[in-house]
Amino acid sequence: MATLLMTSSHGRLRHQLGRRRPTFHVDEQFPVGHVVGSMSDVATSQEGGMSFSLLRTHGRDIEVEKLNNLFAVDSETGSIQTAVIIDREELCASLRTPSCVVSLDVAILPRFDVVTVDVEILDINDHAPAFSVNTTTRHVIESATPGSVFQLPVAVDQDGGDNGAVEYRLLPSTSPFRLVVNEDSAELTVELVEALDRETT
Ligand SMILES: [Ca+2]
Ligand SMILES: [Ca+2]
Repeated sequence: MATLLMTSSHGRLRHQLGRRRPTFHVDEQFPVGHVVGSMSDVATSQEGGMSFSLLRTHGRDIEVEKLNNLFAVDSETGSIQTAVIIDREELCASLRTPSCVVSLDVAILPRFDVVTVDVEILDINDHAPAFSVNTTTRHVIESATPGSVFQLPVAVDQDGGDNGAVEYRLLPSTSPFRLVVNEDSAELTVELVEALDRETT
């Protein structure tokens, strides 16, 4: 972790111009008390004797009530710890961006410099993809020609990135249909690939 704050000649904590905000990362589902990082890694003071106080937890597009008591900051060591078991998708369900970031405003005492750090919640693949319905029926006439397609409901996975990938399989594998996934339109269809015989199919 690079040190992104510096101590000026007057001993105050300041952001270095043009540097990104300090960012920690933590997996979702970690137990309460898991150490995310430490404010002492990103704040230095020539005056020594720092102590820390978490002032506010905020996140763009995250509901305020979901931000309460997510993290705790140890007043003496500056250690940032999880205060609840975080569910990334529950916290950031309304976000359209692939990242889930919570910001902490921490006061550094005794000078009361306020430093903001970001904590990115990383995805653990804890949600299986699911269909909105358990069963769906399509009526196909026996004389339907191969190449006929029938639209199906798609499955949704609440996770992001690779963990949100959905894979389909058609059973039994000897079916006269094949699955077609259109990734551009996010549509799922089955295509009839051989003529049907009502008595043997
Ligand atoms: Ca997840
Ligand atoms: Ca998943």
